[in-house]
Amino acid sequence: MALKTSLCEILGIEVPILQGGMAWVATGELAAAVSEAGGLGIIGSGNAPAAVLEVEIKKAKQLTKKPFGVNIMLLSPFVDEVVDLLCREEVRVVTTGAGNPGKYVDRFKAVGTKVIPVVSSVALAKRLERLGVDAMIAEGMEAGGHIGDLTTMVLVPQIVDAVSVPVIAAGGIADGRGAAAAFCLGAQGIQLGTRFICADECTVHDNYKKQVIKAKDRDTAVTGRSTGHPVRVLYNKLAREYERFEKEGATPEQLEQFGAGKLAAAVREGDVVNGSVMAGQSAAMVRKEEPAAAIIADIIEGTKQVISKLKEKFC
Ligand code: TUI
Repeated sequence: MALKTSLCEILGIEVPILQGGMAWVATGELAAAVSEAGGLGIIGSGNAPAAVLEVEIKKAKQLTKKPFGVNIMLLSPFVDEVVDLLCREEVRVVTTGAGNPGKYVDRFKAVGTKVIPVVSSVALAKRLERLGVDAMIAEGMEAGGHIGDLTTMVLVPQIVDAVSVPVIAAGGIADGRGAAAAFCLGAQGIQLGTRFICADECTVHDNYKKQVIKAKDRDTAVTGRSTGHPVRVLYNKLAREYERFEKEGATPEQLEQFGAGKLAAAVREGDVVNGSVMAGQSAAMVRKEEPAAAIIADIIEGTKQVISKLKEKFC
């Protein structure tokens, strides 16, 4: 049986798998590879100015004719120019993170762009449904990068109960077992970030991929709680120093300055000691580098196997 959900029709994709729009990590190449494989690839805009993002969008458009998305990081100083660009380029799907995208929803709807915000609370989910978003991503704190407070296991069913648009589960999903669990919780789709870091088509430095593959169960840490923007990373020298600085009472401004440029250092230069290696708790379940299409095939196959075993056992 095909793994198709309502989300596939809404987005024009073959399988209900989204690739997280990770800042610096999710380039046009990765997004295009995931879309070509039947999922929804998503370019991460992070803190990039519109001109930088435009290059990635053009790259993806050359590499695939299938739909792909762009993630807007709402804390970015360039949000307004990024929104202008995405409307101009008529990007088919926009996901948002790290804030409330309410004031941009109407502009995207006017150009036919599907809007899918990340929500980390029921209250925000209800507010955004009223504004007419097309689906929502319920992302638990197992995820990498900037996170909310709740786990995927408790957040997804609560969002599913609170809204009538399709819900996509994210955070801690790395294989068919996690995917099947998300569908059991009522999700119509899943989003994976960390596993796609190790896709062949992902252009991050090799050291970054190796660090993800090496990670064990307790190797991530959450830094930056005092700034109001907690971030999950693979624990390293930078995380240790950041923690110490935070404990010593550094202000959010000082911490922001300390963290500036550190993700780029890890992604581009492969500095996994003094750079910020953002990754989710599922890093421990990522074992190898492989093509994006193989990741998608493995998840689909794994999901079907888990569900058919459950049926044999319980039905
Ligand atoms: O956005 C992400 N993950 C990210 S963004 C990022 S770049 C960054 N670097 C340093 C500091 C902060 C960001 C790296 N990883 N995931 C989606 C996500 N959105 N997680 C949590 C949220 C969220 C949080 C609060 C969504 C909405 C929200 O609403 C607050 C409100 O205004 O109600």
